[in-house]
Amino acid sequence: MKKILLTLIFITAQLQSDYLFHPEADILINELVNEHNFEENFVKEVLSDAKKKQKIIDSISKPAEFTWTWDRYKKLFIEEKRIKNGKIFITNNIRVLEKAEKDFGVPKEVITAIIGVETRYGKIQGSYRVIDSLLTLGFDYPRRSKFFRKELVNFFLLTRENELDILEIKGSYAGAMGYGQFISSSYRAYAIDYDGDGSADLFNSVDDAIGSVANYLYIHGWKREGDIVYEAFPNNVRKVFKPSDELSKFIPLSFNENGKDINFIGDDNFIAITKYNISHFYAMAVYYLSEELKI
Ligand SMILES: [Ca+2]
Repeated sequence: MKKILLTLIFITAQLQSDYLFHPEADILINELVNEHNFEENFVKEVLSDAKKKQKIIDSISKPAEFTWTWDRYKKLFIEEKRIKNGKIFITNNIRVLEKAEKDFGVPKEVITAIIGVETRYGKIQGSYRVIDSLLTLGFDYPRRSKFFRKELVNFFLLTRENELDILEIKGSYAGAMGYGQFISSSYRAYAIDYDGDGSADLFNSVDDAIGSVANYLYIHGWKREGDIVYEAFPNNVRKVFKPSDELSKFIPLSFNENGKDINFIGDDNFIAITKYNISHFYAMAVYYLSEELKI
């Protein structure tokens, strides 16, 4: 009797599952089982445990990068506490930051600024289960389902490769993880073991996080000693180009700051930062914060 009851409870739980019987579920199960050798039961257990979160869909529909003004965005990231804690982060990790600067050419202030903007130096790594985020966005957010569906498969692979509990790992509403908020495919492609313990752990190893952020920027075109932005002449951005310059390489930028338009040219290293996050506000905030962190 007890066994029947338990079976019933299990079946009821499965029937109430948001994703096990979702129209997209079978294709995913097939792909993971046939192309990537996962056990069917394991995939089904994961799907039956995952939850659809409306809050995730609400959050991704109105990201700060695209709905806020620059003044408001800047105020959030360039403030006293984040600057002070960034300087402390540099002091505490100076040895590894200098090593990364030497290995990859990315200044310690830029690596630190990215980790500071992403997670307040590792303090806020996200409170959503990544499996909930990726299933919600991969199955129930048609506008970007293709992208998140791919991240979902990468997340299965990542958690298997790195021996992580797929139901426990937490991150942002968009499934970004650890100190530097890497999505699954980036974690698999660009995370490195920088403390020498044999695994790339972006959740707990600050050394691995520092090395991985620097490696990411390096692979995405960071130029040693290169510029991030430089100021352009007001209202005449194009004047700064020499005829030989490759126009498409540079990004003209205009920000309204305290009611005044300021114009910049984004150079190679600005573009490298936008490979981390496509928003110009984001790259500009990283630049401003990195300047504040210089001693
Ligand atoms: Ca490591």
